[in-house]
Amino acid sequence: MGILGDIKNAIFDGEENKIVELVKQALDEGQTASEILDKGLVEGIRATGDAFEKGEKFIPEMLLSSESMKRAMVILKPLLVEEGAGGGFGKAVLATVEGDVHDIGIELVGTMLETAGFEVRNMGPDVPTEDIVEAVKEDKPHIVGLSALLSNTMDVMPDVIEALADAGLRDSVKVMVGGAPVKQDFADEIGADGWAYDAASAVPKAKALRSQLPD
Ligand code: B1M
Repeated sequence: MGILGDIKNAIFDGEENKIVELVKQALDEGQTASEILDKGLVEGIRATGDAFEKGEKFIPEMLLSSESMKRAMVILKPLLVEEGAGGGFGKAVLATVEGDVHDIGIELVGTMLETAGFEVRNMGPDVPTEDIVEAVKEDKPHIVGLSALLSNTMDVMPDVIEALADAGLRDSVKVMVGGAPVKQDFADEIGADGWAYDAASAVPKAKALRSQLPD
């Protein structure tokens, strides 16, 4: 099966003590950080979600899988940033919207944007709308990136866009949305400026949006 399959299984089985060792082994064997991320970790967490949906896994097991993923990311994040080009692209404020505790996806988006040269403030999960508005006032980012993993929390996204408009900040930022249930048509419907399917495609999208703003 190979080391990437072992990593996928270790995430699926929530083996938080074994994962670090496996990731180091994969790096020693010459796998790149992105290969380990895409073909090991992300595959493993996706399989976990599928098993949860079928009733084969429960919340405590999903937590172990996500904890394992986070431990692996501690090793991979600096390497992913190193793999990327870098280069002063602009600022991004990222958050998973209020009521939603899923933060692995937005972490990955943040890592990829940093890799591409954005200065990133990742506010983490379950962020109240007013805190996002405050962060935009303080940081004056070019991009506001919102994530939602639940079909009910995606409905918070238009509230954030409206709150930015009410605060007079809407024209100074580009709002990008994403997360498993969020699609392009939803992004269009709520007046977001962009949508990306995954962390890799978030980079060209954020760059394109950034280029639409003055320096
Ligand atoms: Co939750 N959960 N969960 N969960 N969980 C899902 C999302 C679910 C699809 C599982 C399932 O049923 N198959 C389901 C949602 C169904 C729905 O509403 N459509 C679900 C549910 C129901 C729940 C609870 C309600 C369960 C319960 O309590 N009964 C509960 C909700 C709690 C809450 O938020 N209020 C809950 C809780 C949890 C845990 C806490 C146990 C844990 C989260 C731990 C953590 O994040 N710290 C958890 C996990 C781990 C998952 C799954 C298994 C994995 C999520 C993940 O990390 N994926 C997930 C099933 C799944 O995704 N298949 C599931 C890996 C990550 C790399 O992908 O987050 O999609 P993703 O991010 C991608 C893209 O979406 C995109 O790029 C990322 C990287 O490529 N992307 C963006 C994300 N944000 C973006 C922003 C962008 C652009 C792209 O621009 C800004």
